[in-house]
Amino acid sequence: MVLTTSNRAAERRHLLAQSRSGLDCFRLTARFDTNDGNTQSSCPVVAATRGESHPTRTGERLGRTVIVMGRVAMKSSVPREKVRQYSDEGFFVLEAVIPHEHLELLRTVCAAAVDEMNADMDRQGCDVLGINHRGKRYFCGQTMRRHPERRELLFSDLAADICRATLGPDVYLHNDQYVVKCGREGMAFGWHQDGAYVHHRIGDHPECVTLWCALDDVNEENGTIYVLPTHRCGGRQLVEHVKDERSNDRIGYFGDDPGVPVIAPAGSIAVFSSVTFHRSGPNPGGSVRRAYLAQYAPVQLLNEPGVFPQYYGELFLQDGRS
Ligand SMILES: O=C(O)CCC(=O)C(=O)O
Repeated sequence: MVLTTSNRAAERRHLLAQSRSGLDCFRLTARFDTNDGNTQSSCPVVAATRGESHPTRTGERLGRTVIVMGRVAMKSSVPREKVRQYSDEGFFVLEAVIPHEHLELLRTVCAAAVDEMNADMDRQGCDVLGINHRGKRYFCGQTMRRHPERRELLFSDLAADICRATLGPDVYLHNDQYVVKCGREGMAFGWHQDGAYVHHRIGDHPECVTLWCALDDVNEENGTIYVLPTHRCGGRQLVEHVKDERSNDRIGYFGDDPGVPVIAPAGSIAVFSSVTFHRSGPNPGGSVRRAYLAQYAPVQLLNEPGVFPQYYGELFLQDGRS
């Protein structure tokens, strides 16, 4: 269960809920001061360890956000209203921000990653591998090691700005993954929190962030994602998910809110918390819809504490610096 601890009473409520659910994905909240001198009660900064907080200040200078971490002020390409939206709703979208050369590289590697997944299915004599369904949709994870050319994007200034604005000063690359909806047969993907998949693998962990990068123009016709603002579904709480036996999707939201569709040009990034519910639609049209996910954590996520990192666990930012 997620903790959003803007005050002690809230923390007690969340701890109670957490002890009931047995799930733990915690988020500690620091206070932050706005330009006008007002102190906000919640903040996008997530502290890695219980009891720790990073006083952080945001303010606008010449259209850029300035994030102050301790004594260090850093310009950020994430506008202040997006930082606030992340805090209030658990997501924001930056339109067409991925440089063209990175986009091209991501698309090239995407095709190779799908070929590799098909070869894996051939070897195992199957058409369904976890949540991968041959010719319908693919989730090709941890491709960075085989295709390290994309480190430039994963560890770029843009990624650093987004991570500082959402996670705070200490950040680790956790995972990368292509999600491909094939043309015509592209399957939908059920409502979930990314934290539920992580919890299934490693149990309790702090709130993380996903950068969902659109490699094609995305819309409701070609299987874009829909995001459920956290205030429309009970807040930032990681909830139990149920596995759908046909698709193998883990599903955690059964309400009738359709969510907010991300309709954006290729090169856009939807940034959402690991506790923000999202889903994606089918792709009945003729063209493929591709996305690349980069996921970051405020700590090195461990399979077993002290043993080895879950996925990458590679240090990206320390005290806000790469
Ligand atoms: O790109 C999509 O269709 C959804 C991907 C997704 O939600 C995920 O991998 O967590």
